[in-house]
Amino acid sequence: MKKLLSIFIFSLFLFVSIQNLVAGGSHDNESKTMHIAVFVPGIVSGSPVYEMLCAGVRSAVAESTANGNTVDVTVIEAGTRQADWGTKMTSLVAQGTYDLIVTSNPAMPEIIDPISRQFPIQKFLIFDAWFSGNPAITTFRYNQREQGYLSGYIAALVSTSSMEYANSQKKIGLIAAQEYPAMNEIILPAFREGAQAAVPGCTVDFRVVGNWYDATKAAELSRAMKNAGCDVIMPIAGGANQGVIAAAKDTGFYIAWFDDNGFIKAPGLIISSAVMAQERLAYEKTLAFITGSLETGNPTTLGLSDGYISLVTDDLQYIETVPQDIREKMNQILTSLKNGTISLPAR
Ligand code: RBF
Repeated sequence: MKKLLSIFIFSLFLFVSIQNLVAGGSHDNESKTMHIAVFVPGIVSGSPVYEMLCAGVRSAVAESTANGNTVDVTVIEAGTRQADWGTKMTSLVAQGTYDLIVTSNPAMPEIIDPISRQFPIQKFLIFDAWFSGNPAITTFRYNQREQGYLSGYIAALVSTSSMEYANSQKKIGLIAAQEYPAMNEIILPAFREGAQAAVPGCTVDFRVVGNWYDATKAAELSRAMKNAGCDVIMPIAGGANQGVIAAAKDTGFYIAWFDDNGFIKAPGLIISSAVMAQERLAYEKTLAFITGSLETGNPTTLGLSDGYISLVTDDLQYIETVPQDIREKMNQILTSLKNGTISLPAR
């Protein structure tokens, strides 16, 4: 009986899905409006990756609209309760409204794949993720080994410099919101790898907030780390990053910013921005989907040589905050990474 019921429900979904396909994936038959959803697994505000994601998709839609197409975009914030994301995604897909669902973070493919098997015509575009074997899922990830390495390298140089808040210890920190494979296996090891390449013996103090929003907890951790000898901290904690910034302003330590350009957030204290071009990539790939030129179903990794990972070197705050000898060393590292003298393939 249960089996019959699930076959019935599945057939119903399939019927609705096929109808949607015939209607061009749209409820808006007459005008053929294309509908795009951005599913944010968390909160947009304060999370660089999600801010860039939304901005990129919005500009693609705006450009396409300006060119005379009828495309719209809806942003759905799924919130910080990760256990709810699957259910929320399922109901979004089951609406059958969206031609494309765009999302971002390395945990999303595992959540989406089983849903996609139930609704095979729904197309997904996932950034900051890697997945193969499902034609409906297209993923793009960044070479975060390069990104983490650059951050660690400059953080260690600053830690051992004669800058105002640098102490005598060779010790830097990383505050993560949570532990996840990309953090434990790529970002943290690469941060350490870069630090030790710049300053042999440099150690990394790694602490975990427990969620992506608790700025108070992140501030407490930062103070404890500063007391334990960290003079540069890299926060990767979404909305909780705000607590690290507040503590840096209060107690005086440096911040290595990750993902987007963060120099404006604490002038004089931000020493670097190791960025991923998520806004540009989201713009390019959404536009490609709209125009029908997106190659779907495959994973792609993009890094420094492709121009999707970089260190911001032209910001006035960088030039004013970081001494010239350190900036020159960073230019050399960037050149070595670009010409292959140093090779850090994505893992
Ligand atoms: N990054 C954020 O900035 N904000 C978030 O809310 C957020 N949530 C995440 C949830 C999960 C389950 C995972 C695996 C990653 C999350 N990230 C988040 C991290 C993001 O994908 C990326 O690893 C970091 O921004 C470093 O580039």
